[in-house]
Amino acid sequence: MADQDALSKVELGKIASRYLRATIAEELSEPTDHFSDASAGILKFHGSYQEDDRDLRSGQERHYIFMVRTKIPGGRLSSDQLLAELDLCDQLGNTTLRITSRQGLQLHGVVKRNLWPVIHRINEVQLTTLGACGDVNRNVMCCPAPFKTAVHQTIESFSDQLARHFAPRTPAYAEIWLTDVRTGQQQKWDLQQQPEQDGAAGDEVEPIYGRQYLPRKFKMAIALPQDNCVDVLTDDLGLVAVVESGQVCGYNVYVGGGQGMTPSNKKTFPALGQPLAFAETGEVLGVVEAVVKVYRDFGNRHDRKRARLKYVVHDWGIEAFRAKVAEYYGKPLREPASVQLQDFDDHIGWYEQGDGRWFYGLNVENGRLKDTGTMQLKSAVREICRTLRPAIRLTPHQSILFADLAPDQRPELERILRAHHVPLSEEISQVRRWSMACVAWPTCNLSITEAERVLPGIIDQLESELERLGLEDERMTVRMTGCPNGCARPYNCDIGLVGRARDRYSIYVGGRVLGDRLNFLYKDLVPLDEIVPTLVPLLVYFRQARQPGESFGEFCHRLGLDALRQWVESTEAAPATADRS
Ligand code: SRM
Ligand code: SF4
Repeated sequence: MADQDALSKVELGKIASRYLRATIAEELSEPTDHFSDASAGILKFHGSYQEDDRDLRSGQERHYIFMVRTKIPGGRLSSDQLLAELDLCDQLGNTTLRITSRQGLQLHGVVKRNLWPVIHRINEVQLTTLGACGDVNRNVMCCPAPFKTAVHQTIESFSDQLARHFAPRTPAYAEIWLTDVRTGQQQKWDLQQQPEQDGAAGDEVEPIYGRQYLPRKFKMAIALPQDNCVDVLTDDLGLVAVVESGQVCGYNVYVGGGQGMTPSNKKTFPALGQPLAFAETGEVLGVVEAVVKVYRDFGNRHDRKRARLKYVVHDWGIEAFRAKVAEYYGKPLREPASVQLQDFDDHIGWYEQGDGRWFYGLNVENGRLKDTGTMQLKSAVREICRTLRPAIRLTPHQSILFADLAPDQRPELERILRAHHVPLSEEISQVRRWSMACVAWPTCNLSITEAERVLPGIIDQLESELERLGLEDERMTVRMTGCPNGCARPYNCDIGLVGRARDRYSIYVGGRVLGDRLNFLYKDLVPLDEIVPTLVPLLVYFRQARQPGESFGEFCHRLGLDALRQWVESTEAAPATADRS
């Protein structure tokens, strides 16, 4: 355990909070526009961040607003649940709803007096915000494709089990948000959402976490070898299903992935998960719990910048980490199975599910459901939900799948999209389809630059350059964030654009769609309007010197930083002779 004398302020806040109560309930009834720092810190565990509108910030004056995140295992919800969130964004939010990079939903711009009704109403439709943020297990990601196979059903139900098992068990959430303040009656909690109550040992309230919860956030995802759409190696704990004769026989467990870093602090870095063990289906929950408990007991509780699991794995080495997990598990761990990640499917477009029904993956640019000008995306989604009532799946690439559609509903879905001037996924360029940006300005407290609001313009420029070079059919991931924390996973894609200083970005290249390799810094502090001009020479070189079938990221990785820079410098020195188009 960490030295008690040196606990960080956040750790002391967790202890003082009495299992996540702090004084949230008391402060909710006060006529103020924001919470005390202590309660705002604990509010995160309840799924909400206190923010201020940075477009309106002037001097010391703050316009406080709240972000409310719904945690949705595997991104699976119903049309009615999505409609309820859309109603909330219109009635009590900023009129937009955001699909997150972890298959969740976010409301923005909620003012303090509306926070209770918002969270209460989310629970009324059997969704939850508990543990969507904070130092606990976050939303469990799982491949959202609704294929009716035994394999998909197994991983879906296991992701639900993980979400329930690692949900905080404190009664504080129900006390604060589910109790009708007028009658004192507690809303009935759906079993699906309710954390499991078994296994109480040691700490009676939180048998897994204890009163200090985890040292930092903890993320889990489940992938299939042929489909890494959850980007499994970026999670603290990744599970890759091992399939034999059409059934899941177990999982390869990976540990220590994570994206966030602080460039000025060299002890921080992005990392990919490393193989820990193979666990049979009957064993895997026990192995996962052992990993979580090792992290709980040995994660850094002094310095939050180095508190993620990846630093424990890095500092100890994977062998020592494996030995400690085996000790907690009580049995030796098995060797990882020899399974390779092979592909990444974004599930966009029409697919037959395997039961005669269909799903349609609609690309949502940067996850934002909104109506703007002629493009009435939010209204289209509403109409689809109201009239066709599909099952909904949110993807880890901030997009949406409309599932369980009968064959004769397909033309109607396309008609609704067209009537609202929403481009069909098939009409969207490859580069836009594979792009993703984080929220950044104006709501994110940590943003240094824009991301979501400027990426569409960058993609416009890239589209025309790629077309000019005949590269428009290339599948390449472009991900942009407003700071180095990495919320859109920019460190393992083909082109990562990371906000570093006002209107200036770091450009990373050399990752790939599969997500199994970190990219490298190509150029730092590039002004926003020079991003595409900086990338064009690399794309020209790629067109000239790529190997058959090689992607842009693979090409950059093969050549490496020095060769890429040398070539670009040589063409700049001899612009008249070099083929730059
Ligand atoms: Fe994130 C913090 C938004 C996925 C790494 N993230 C934040 C906060 C809460 C800002 C804050 O702390 O004040 C952002 C909320 C802004 C707002 O106004 O909405 C925020 N993160 C997001 C979302 C909404 C991005 C998006 O546009 O989709 C994603 C919500 C996912 C969800 O539903 O749970 C989101 N964040 C991620 C991911 C991607 C992932 O998990 O697959 C990462 C990288 C993976 C990882 O965790 O390493 C990520 N967010 C961070 C970090 C860096 C953590 C670190 O250990 O270095 C922070 C900063 C922090 O925690 O202090 C952060
Ligand atoms: Fe905010 Fe940075 Fe995350 Fe973007 S990457 S949402 S700017 S914390």
